[in-house]
Amino acid sequence: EDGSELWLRYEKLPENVASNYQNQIETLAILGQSQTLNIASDELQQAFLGLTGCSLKTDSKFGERSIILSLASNKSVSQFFTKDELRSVGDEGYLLRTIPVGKGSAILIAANTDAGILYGTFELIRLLQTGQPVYALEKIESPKYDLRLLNHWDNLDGTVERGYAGHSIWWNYPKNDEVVLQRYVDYARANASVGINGTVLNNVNASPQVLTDEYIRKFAKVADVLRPYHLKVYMSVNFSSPVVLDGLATADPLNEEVIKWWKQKADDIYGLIPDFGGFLVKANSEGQPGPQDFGRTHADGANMLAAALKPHGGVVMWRAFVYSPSDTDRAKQAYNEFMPFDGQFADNVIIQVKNGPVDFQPREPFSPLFGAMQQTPAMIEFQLTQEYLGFSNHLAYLAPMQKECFESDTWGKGKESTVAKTTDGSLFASEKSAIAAVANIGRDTNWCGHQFAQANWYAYGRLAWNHELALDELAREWVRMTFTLKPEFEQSVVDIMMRSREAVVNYMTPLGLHHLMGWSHHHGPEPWCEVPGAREDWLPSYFHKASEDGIGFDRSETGSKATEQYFSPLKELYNNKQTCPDELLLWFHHLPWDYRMKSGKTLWEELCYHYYAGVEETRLFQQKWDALDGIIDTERFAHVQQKLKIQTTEAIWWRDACLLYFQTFSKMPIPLELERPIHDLDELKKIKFDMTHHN
Ligand code: BDP
Repeated sequence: EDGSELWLRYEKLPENVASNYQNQIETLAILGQSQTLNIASDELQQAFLGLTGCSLKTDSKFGERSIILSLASNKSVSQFFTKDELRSVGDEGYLLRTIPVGKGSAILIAANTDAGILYGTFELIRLLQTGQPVYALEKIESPKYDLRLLNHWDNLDGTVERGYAGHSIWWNYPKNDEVVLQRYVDYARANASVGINGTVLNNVNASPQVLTDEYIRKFAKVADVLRPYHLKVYMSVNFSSPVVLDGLATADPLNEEVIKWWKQKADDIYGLIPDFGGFLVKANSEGQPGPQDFGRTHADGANMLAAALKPHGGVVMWRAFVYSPSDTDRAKQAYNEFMPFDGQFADNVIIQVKNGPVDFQPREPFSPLFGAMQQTPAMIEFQLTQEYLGFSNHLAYLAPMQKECFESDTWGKGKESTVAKTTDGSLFASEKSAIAAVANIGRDTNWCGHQFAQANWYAYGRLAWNHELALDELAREWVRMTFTLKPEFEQSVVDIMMRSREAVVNYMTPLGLHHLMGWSHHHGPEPWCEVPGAREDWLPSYFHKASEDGIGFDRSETGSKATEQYFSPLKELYNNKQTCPDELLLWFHHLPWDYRMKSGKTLWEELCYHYYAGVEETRLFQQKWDALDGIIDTERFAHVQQKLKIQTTEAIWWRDACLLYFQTFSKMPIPLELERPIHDLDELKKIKFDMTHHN
């Protein structure tokens, strides 16, 4: 058990469950012919055999005890649903329904497209894998977002920016063709099983080389493998490509030659990849070139690329991750730069906005662009790779963080204008709604570095399909599919998962603190970090502003006024330190160490208790895990056990480092009832993190 099979393991179910399924299901009727349909049927047969020990007979006709895979247009099944139902499932959804046949029944999976059948098939497999009853099925499903993407930050030399699961599966992969091909097929299966339908194969810090013929052909090869799984490829592009690759004098988006160049490139790409998804662009951000280099705007740049893709049906995902060192508050900049252009973007442009206004921190408020940009579609960008949450060493189930963002009410159109509704097309009309997450996938045998990081890939896909799914249910499904159906295991592990993100917040950055991580590599605590000549807004002190008078970033009306970017009543709620939620207090306020918290404790004490609580949680995770010894395979058990040790060690490192450092300002004691730190600040300051162990 090396974790390579992800959640698609198809291990034999307990005898009573398996025999139940065998009694209900006997044949697989496939009405139609296509590569995708074959994939669906093969997957179902493989799953059924593995789970029950019994193979399904296949047939082109259905009867009692069949599973039927059929396009809805097939006449023999059309009596089993209404036109309205069909319309409601759209291009990617499906009907999964028990229908009467003869004296018994059958299970029908019907859809308007092959893709819908594939998704319905994976849903049925999930029900079987998790031991659910399948005798009275009634599901009418369609995805909330149209484009559900992974973003790989993979460089063409095979390294992965912020990757902690080995090198790239896409680039510079020296294994033999068969191994690589199988890896891609498995990647596609995994994505299809959770509903992900697009993938960006290269880093947002894009090399212009991706637009050479050589690389376009490589994209096309991957696209051919992924296509039958309804997975489109997308490309990150570098705005100065025309200059770098073909020596054009400029990359000015209004220049005729430049416009022609991009149009030709788009035509070339679509010549080889007819269903190519489109471009992802990081422009005028962290040193990347962009339209502003030529006195043009984000809208000029995005619209020029959008025009090149438009005839082929492609989209431009233009990132709003922009900030410059000159501004007083990095958290305000995306809003300031993008709001003036709301409504000026072409209809195939989507603005890709990180979930929070700074940068994928363990906790941030939602980006104020959500709800505010009402004339231009905005898509959420989450990060699955744990750049700021302990790399692939810490167990952190990220779905609660994503849910927190989805459910945040922006008040953009009054109450109930959640981030989810402002991005999924239900509140603001858009040609296509979209969502993306930075992938945590690499060449590691178990794909994600940490066995539990697989859950983040899994849950992200499921939430992109339906952001209303319950988090503990998702965790439960994943645990059952990945490990076992044994209830004692499931209960403990789901509990660990559900608590894990908050634990990380507590031992790293509680009460709204953020960006205390080590310089550049972002691993471990370095709240003291000073780098001569460095950009101020890359240093922890810019964010925590700790001094003898207190701690926190004043973003209220007495400070940077970032609160003004939120709608009422949030603006007022955040602005007032009495009403600002504790978990965002130091995000929005700078407060004295003896500030009285709602709990009655001083701010300093509260901070101490949060850091300690975080560490206690990691110890609890170890305890709970150790109690499960013997229930699952030893390989994965030992792997997780080892990772939990690292997590606890590092949680203590975080706690001691932050508290001992902040104590130099607060000059207050760590409450006596808490155990004593085990490190000295000087000793902690000497730790130099070596990235080479992590890639
Ligand atoms: C930051 C990462 C950096 C990325 C950047 C981005 O540290 O490596 O290039 O985000 O999203 O979090 O573009």
